[in-house]
Amino acid sequence: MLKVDELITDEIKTVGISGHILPDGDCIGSCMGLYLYLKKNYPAVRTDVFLEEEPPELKIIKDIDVVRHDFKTDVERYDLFFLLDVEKTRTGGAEALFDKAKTRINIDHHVSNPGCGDINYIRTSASSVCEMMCEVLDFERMDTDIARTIYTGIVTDTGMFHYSCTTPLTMRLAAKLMEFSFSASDLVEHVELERRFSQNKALGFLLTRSSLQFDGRCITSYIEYSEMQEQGFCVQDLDGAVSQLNLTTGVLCSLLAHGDADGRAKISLRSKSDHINVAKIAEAFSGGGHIRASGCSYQGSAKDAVKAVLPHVEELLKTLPE
Ligand SMILES: [Mn+2]
Repeated sequence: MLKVDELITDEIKTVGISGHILPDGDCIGSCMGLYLYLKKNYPAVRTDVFLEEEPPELKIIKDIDVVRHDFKTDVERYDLFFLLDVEKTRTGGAEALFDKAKTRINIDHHVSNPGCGDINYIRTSASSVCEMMCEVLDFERMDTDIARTIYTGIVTDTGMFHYSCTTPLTMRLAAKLMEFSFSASDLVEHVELERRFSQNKALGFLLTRSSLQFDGRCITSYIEYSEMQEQGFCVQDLDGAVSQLNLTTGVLCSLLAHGDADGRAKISLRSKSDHINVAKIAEAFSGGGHIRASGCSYQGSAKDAVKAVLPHVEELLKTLPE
């Protein structure tokens, strides 16, 4: 098993860390958890973190201001470079820094990544890279800030420990982090449950307009671009709405469409089971994604987009075993 402490020899003077584009809780949690760990235990080593701008709810992460959003550095070649939660083509600006580094380390849990470093630790059964950080870092050398930061990524990548990626090992490692005295409950509430006022209003709008199709097995909703402007909603305000629709009792899949400024509609699809592959529907409209979560777009209004996609949903529901 890879141990970070074994990599930080006396020769190591500079360390670079990066993750994926549109960084999420796991990406930022693992990058910043590693940064804080190195800062605490190896203060003489210069450690730089390169990531795109973080979402607002993650600004609470300790020392988040050190992140270099411009991917610029005066270090010619890093002695070590860590790529976390990603393979190198989706880093958004760190690929060249990674390629030039003397030793490249890749830690990831994505099935699609075979490993792109000199040293790779890929464990696809891990809920999150933050879970893997519990293995590669030493609990004895952590502090409360490090534990809280890593815990953040486990919480977000497991959907607060409810996605099927959550294993007994995930819980055991998370429990060890919890022993550092931080409020896990406040953290979950802030990072996962709280919504902006405008986001709550948008959710209310979409829930009010939602309707059931095919004997309640599918739920749909939509909002036109002109309505978003009238109501003062931005695209980010629609985040999480399709997942909420999908939590309706009896529903097997959900469909949400919203208009955009170019007269197109963006469609999000969710399914509750692996038997309903919504990626297939998205592919019929030149989109894609995963079995249970996919997306595509449509030339026309959001209302028409729902109409256009529904026959595909009906076809898919017909294939279900009785
Ligand atoms: Mn992840």
